[in-house]
Amino acid sequence: MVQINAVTTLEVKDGIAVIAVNNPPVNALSHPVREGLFTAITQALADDSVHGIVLGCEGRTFVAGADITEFGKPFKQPGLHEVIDALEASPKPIVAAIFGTALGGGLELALGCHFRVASADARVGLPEVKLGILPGAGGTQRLPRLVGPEKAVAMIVAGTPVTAKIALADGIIDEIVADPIPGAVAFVQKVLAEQKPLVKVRDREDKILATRENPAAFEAAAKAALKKLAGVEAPAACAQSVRNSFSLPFDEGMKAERELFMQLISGEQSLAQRHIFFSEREAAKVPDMPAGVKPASLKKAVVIGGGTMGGGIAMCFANAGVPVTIVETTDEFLQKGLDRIKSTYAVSVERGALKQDAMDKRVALIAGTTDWNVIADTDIVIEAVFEEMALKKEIFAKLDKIAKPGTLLASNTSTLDVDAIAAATSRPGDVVGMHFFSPANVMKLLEIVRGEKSSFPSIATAVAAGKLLGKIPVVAGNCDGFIGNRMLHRRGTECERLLLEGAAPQDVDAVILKFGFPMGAFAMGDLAGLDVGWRIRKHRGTKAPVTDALCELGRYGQKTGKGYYIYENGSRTPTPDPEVTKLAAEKAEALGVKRRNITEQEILERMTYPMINEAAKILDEGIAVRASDIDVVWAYGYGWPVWRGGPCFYADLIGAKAICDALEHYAELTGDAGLKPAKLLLDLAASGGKFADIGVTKKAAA
Ligand code: 3H9
Repeated sequence: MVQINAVTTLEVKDGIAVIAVNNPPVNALSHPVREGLFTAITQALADDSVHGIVLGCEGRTFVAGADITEFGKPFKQPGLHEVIDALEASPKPIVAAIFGTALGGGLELALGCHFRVASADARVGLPEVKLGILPGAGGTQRLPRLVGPEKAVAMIVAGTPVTAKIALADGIIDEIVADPIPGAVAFVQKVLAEQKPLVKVRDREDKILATRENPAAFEAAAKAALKKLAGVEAPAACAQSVRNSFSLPFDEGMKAERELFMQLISGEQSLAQRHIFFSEREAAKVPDMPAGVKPASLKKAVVIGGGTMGGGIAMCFANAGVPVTIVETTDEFLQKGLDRIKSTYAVSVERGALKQDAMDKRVALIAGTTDWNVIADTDIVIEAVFEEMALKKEIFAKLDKIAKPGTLLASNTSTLDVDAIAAATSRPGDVVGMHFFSPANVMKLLEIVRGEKSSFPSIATAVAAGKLLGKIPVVAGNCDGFIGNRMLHRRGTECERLLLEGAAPQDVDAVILKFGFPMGAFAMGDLAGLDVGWRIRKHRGTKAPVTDALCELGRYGQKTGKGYYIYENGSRTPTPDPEVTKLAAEKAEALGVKRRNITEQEILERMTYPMINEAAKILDEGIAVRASDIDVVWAYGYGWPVWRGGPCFYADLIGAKAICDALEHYAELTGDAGLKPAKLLLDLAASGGKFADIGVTKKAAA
């Protein structure tokens, strides 16, 4: 075997050259990999004893794409295009040996080969759109030539990989093999023995001819794929580039793809999406976690409470293949909870998102009981009952008596003091908060709340549990509302003020939707139920004049057909209600608030800057250890558009100085000193610093 360079080898055996990339963790196409591949291909082509070539990888996966860390840095030759051109021009058959995930540039590399084989559990796809770019090494031109432009546009705009089985059916791969490299060697030997013609993907026209004649089906597929993606640049560029695959000759399509790629990669949206990609992976890392701390293995789980939240959490465990038992107070509540789970799964089956046998397997993993003794034999308990401290304390005291030592005791609280909950036990080290977002079986975010006494193994186990359940875990400190809800509270206060000052719910929501959130703040309030906050305010002795008045009228939101909006005949679509504006005007008059026309810009600033200010406080207090963690929380828990990178990323684009100035102005306008810029924000403004520079805060690092 010849070591071509540190990350590439070449081995020639019985006339077949096997080129292997070994660049952990995911064999990304860094410059040394491209260089190694180019040299290895050149050598294999020049070697007369080589009749066929296999392109494979060591480690856990086939090439998972271009090296994203190289984006934005000076480009070094050879580029991926040169490597792919060298493969495609080969007069000797080349077979890609796929396993793990062949993604982005990895799949593009494989599409430059004459044939592709893959192991049964492999997945292939072009997920570049999720990074705000498009496949930039021929993916938008070659994939349509294999699967047809209609399928290609759906795959590339969604960026979702497909299984080997689908890839085979669609013609992306040629065979499923038991073992990738030996399977690819056998395949290339067969090609040689049968003298199969070596057709370059670029020369294939059979799958694009019909679309070239009549692009109607393509246009319909593109329209469907782009639905609800207005304002996002990459998906539209992906669709345009796939369109070029049948409307332009190959080389011109490639040139246009390159131009679109260069435009997107230098834009703010891609920068934001790449920021979220890395931030998401960073968020689960706990800077002060001692080396060698291992998470406990989670073989059995218990969820206390079979309501909407508890049921959703139980589904997460079942979806991950972990047996889970729901503990309820009465058989009636239990049955209701289990029935709700079944009907939620049944909806997925009806929609075709889940197979019946998969549903049956998952349902079989969920048990229910009213007997607390089940807790004695579980690895993790997640309590998901009402947000009531006394109740939570009672439950944790009970858990403490029954659970075996080392069981992780987690509370799915969204605001309550995790330390106070932990203090109800004799083992506060085993207690953490695990704040799921509703619906728990769907939402990606999981805030892991680290109490004062939470042990490192407990935190590590909670993070591992989050990953096991397919969530994006972010570790947060313990405070009222943690990261997400604490910031959301700031937005809520401004919403209420804007109503009094003259904006209607629909004016505010229009700005939020235009910014890219999937839902407006008032529409979200109506969905969650206005009575929830009303109850909390009454308990705390605080007021929200307009919303309190709506609640007094029985307008709790969607569930009562009226809230900030009207929902007629069970509709979920908010209809503006002039009554709300009238009510707000009355309240404003009573309180002496002068109503005026509020600009879109002011609405946007007041919907974002107070939250950014709170983010600065959260960082300063060490509640979040990195600014990027806050961005992940907002992107995955609250619908902040990923292509806008999260509140801290957004703040860096605007600049701390401009935000401080605006906050000073709003503090004066509203008389709320709480809106004055936080110390950390003022420091950033004075130094010209950025949130992005804030890694680990003083407190967390201490
Ligand atoms: C592209 O290909 C452009 C081309 O079309 C055109 C070029 C001209 N680069 O996710 P994990 C790191 S764009 C650099 O935890 P998993 C990641 O940050 C690319 N680093 O593992 C992490 O680092 P750390 C298209 C990368 O097993 C570590 O690897 N491809 C890259 O849960 C482990 O990652 C994609 O978008 C990369 N491409 O999932 C695929 N990928 O340990 C992106 C990962 O320091 N990657 N890292 O935190 C993925 O989707 C997942 O990583 C994968 C593995 C499914 C592969």
